[in-house]
Amino acid sequence: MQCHLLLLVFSLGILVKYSQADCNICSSESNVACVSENQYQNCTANAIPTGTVYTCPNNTYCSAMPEKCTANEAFASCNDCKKCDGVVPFACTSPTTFALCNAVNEITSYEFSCLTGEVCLSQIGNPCVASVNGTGASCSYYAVVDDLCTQKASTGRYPHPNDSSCLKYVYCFRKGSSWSGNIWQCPSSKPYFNATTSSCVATKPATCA
Ligand SMILES: *[C@@H]1O[C@H](CO)[C@@H](O)[C@H](O)[C@H]1NC(C)=O
Ligand SMILES: *[C@@H]1O[C@H](CO)[C@@H](O)[C@H](O)[C@H]1NC(C)=O
Ligand SMILES: *[C@@H]1O[C@H](CO)[C@@H](O)[C@H](O)[C@H]1NC(C)=O
Ligand SMILES: *[C@@H]1O[C@H](CO)[C@@H](O)[C@H](O)[C@H]1NC(C)=O
Ligand SMILES: CC(=O)N[C@H]1CO[C@H](CO)[C@@H](O)[C@@H]1O
Repeated sequence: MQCHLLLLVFSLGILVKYSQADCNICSSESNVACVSENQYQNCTANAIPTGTVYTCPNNTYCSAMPEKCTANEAFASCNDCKKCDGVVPFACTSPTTFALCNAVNEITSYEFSCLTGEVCLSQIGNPCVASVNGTGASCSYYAVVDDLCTQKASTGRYPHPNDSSCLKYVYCFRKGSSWSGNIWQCPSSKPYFNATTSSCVATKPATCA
């Protein structure tokens, strides 16, 4: 009996440690950041998710655990987007927007934007927090890409619509009969995306956070 109780306490401890739904945040356990429910990126020494976006095997979720992808949904990260949980009175609807929740835990149409340089983070208290290098939002940056590229319908580089820090840009390309895209991070020598020239530059454009 006591042994079972200990096991339960131990399992709960693990659950709390790994089930924080961190999104776009580098995990010190795995050295990757979950960037959507089933995708992750490696992290730089500065703890910024960067480079290739890896997809977890089918029927697994990205997690902050050392094995990165898990079949156990309880350990899934990056699954707090567009969710009313009955505790936090709003839900993040994109990396930089949130909406109020109603009494039956549905997202209402009262939508608000965070200030420039902030990201939406599901937490008790303030929905918008200062973004450290474009990281930490509860919603995936990757969900917005296919929409953007369908709308642009042209190959090329575009500012990331939901990254006010200008560190990320979207490269759109044709994929069969539709449009798709990838998110790229500007290199650390030229960390900012200049929307006028569609290139990465060393000095921060005035319009960026
Ligand atoms: C990401 O990290 C893994 C494991 O350390 C490594 O094998 C892989 O080459 C890295 N990918 C990139 C794009 O750096
Ligand atoms: C994963 O699912 C996709 C879409 O259903 C399918 O095209 C792909 O072959 C699957 N991959 C594996 C390894 O089962
Ligand atoms: C943000 O990124 C820059 C450039 O990569 C880096 O120099 C800086 O230390 C980072 N800031 C934080 C708080 O991680
Ligand atoms: C982007 O680059 C152009 C050409 O170098 C420059 O004139 C412009 O000021 C830059 N844009 C911003 C917002 O800094
Ligand atoms: C998914 C999503 O809400 N994306 C938003 C990104 O930012 C643009 C422009 O700021 C919004 O129009 C999109 O709705």
